[in-house]
Amino acid sequence: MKTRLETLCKKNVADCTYEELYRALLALVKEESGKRQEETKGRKLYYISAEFLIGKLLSNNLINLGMYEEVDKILKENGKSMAELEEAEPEPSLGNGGLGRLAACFLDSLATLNLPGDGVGLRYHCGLFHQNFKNNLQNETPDYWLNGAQWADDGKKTYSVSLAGKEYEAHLYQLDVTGYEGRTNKLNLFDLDTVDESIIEEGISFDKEDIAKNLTLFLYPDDSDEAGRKLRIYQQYFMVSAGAQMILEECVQRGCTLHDLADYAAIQINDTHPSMVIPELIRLLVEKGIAFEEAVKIVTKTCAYTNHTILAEALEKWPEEYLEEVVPQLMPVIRKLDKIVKKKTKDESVSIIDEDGRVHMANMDIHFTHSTNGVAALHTEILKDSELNNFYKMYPEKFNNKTNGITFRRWLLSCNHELAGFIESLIGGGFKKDAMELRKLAAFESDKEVLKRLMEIKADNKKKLAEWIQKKQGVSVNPDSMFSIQSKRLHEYKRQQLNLLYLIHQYFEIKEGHLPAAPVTAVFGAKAAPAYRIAKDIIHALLTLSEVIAEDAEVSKWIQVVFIENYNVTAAEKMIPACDLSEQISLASKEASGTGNMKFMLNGAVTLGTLDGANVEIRDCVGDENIYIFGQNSPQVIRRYERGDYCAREWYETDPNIRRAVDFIAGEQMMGKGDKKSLERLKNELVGKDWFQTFPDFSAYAVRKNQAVADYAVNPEKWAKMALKNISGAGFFSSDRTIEEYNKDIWHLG
Ligand code: 26Q
Repeated sequence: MKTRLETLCKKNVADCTYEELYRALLALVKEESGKRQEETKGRKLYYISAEFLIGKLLSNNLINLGMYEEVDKILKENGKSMAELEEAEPEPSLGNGGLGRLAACFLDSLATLNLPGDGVGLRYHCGLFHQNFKNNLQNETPDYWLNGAQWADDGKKTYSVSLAGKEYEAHLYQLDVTGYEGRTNKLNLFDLDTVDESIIEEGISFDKEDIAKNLTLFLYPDDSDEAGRKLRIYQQYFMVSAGAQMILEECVQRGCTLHDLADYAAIQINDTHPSMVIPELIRLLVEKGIAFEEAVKIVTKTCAYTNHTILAEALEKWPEEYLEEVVPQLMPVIRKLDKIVKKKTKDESVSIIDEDGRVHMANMDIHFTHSTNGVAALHTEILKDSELNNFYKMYPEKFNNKTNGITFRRWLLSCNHELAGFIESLIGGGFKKDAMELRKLAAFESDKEVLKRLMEIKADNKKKLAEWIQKKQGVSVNPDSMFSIQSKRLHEYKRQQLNLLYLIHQYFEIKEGHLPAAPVTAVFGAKAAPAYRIAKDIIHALLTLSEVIAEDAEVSKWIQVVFIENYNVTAAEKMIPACDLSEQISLASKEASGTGNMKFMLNGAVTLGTLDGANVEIRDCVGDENIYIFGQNSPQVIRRYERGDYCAREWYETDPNIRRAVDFIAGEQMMGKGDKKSLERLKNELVGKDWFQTFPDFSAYAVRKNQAVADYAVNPEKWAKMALKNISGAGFFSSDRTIEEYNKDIWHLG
């Protein structure tokens, strides 16, 4: 390998820059992964998604191809390090969060399980914005990740897509998806050659009108921003039309007559963002001579839909006029589908087009695919019982659950080498392909030496994270403190503001001499959608609080608040292995699943969480004694919403701790440092609305969290045992398991 590297670089490894090594390794990996491409027989999966949050690929690919150890050795022998080499690779931020990262984990598992399954998506030039903080406020700038050497190659194919009556060429780019000791699949990303980065003005603003120049410029943040919503329809149709054409072409090449499309292709629709693939496929099949009714049947048999959200406001509904303008060719199909539904039932709630002329994408998905799944047991039950109950009554057989999972290659082997190596020394390497083997670790729960080593590894990872934070943000943190971490997109339902209230509460407690059992470093990582005002206010409050505390000698001995700038996959890979306490504190019933919760437990953190999403299943896997659960459960929350009698102000007026913490947000110290308007707005939002019910859960949260801090400080052995139990119970959350279930129940690949 060394010789191959040196031939590529035309010099000794020791004399190469990291950039040169990165380029050479990129070439070597591509050569290797190319050898593992396999001919597809039978049914092949196309996972269509507006997001693939793949993260950096070099280390991961080296691990999957069995080249990591050798490269690591060569680097070390030549005075180089893998960590610095990793810095040379830009991170493709082609996703917002969970949904996009899930798609990336699924691709890894498909290839690892030797299943034929490709991704279909968009090649955004800037991906999600880059976040930086100035005056304790979030600023957004473009992330030009496409500069430099690329994993994606020119697929040398284009497909013509008609947008608002004009033709555009969708240009295919393809990158190899390597499996762990498995086959190589493809991620197909479409782009438009005429996109022009020079139209970006201040921050991330740009001319929304000029489609030829802006179509794939940015990934849309998950907000409800009106501006640019039309552009999102353009993006979605561009993706699905090119994707549908590519799928049909591939199937025909493999011998498909199109009547038997479902024997050649399974299409998984990742939330409603790619839903237009349904009418588009029908349109294309009809164009090729298939009768409308048959086309509908074929497409229904081929496609399946995954729902990732319970929040009604996040379900996509497009005004008919928008669709009429952007994709007039689809409207006759959508209207016909709507008629079929209206003929079947009088129930207006399941219509595709409602009385206000809005097209409900999720409704179209459920009627015209053969499978609708939720992403965690509780989530699926809520869909069946309430949100989608009318659909469930119509099609009970279509509904199924597929609890999310994560790839252990990236989220253990790659991000936590020390822990992975230690686990292997205890139970062998079988867990890398059969995650349930992690159960064997439970045998060591009383082994003092093992527990000690486990905590040493955690301490090492905390030290590394502290160094990284120091280098990146110039902030020094105490690696001997307890690290509590909440990292995920910023959203009110995820309740970063509950954590904020707790930290303020602790501030007062310390001032009053009630000292915590251990010093705590509260680490946050989160981007807020640029137009989501309250989310940005929460960031601002946390950053301001961080300063207030840092300048207070009495309090800063005990609490430190650190907000990691530009949270992304790379940051997550450094934060997760260093976490003691994993904060999963969404309002019960609101978080569909969560996947960060799984990554943290796998790396030996203990969860502090509500009975929401997959937290419920995490508790089932580790037992009540190895997780800190608090707060209202989902039926209680749902009932409170139904009664409609939640009054935040009453809680504020009757609970002195809540009042004290909330008042502090817009009190003297915070206002002295922060933006008055923003802080006041946040306070008013909480007192006047608190839509996600932080107050009713506040005291239970504080009590449970203090209990966790005390256990950590007073009984380290108990803590280590809990950590071990979390790792040993994480096997169920491997995305290999999830993919096997999708394949068995929905796809039937190969
Ligand atoms: C919609 C319309 C217009 C613009 C943007 C959007 C949009 C974009 C992204 C809506 C939603 C998203 C992303 C959603 C998401 O990440 N959901 C998460 O999916 C995870 C994987 O299933 C779950 O674990 C999380 O619970 C869920 O929040």
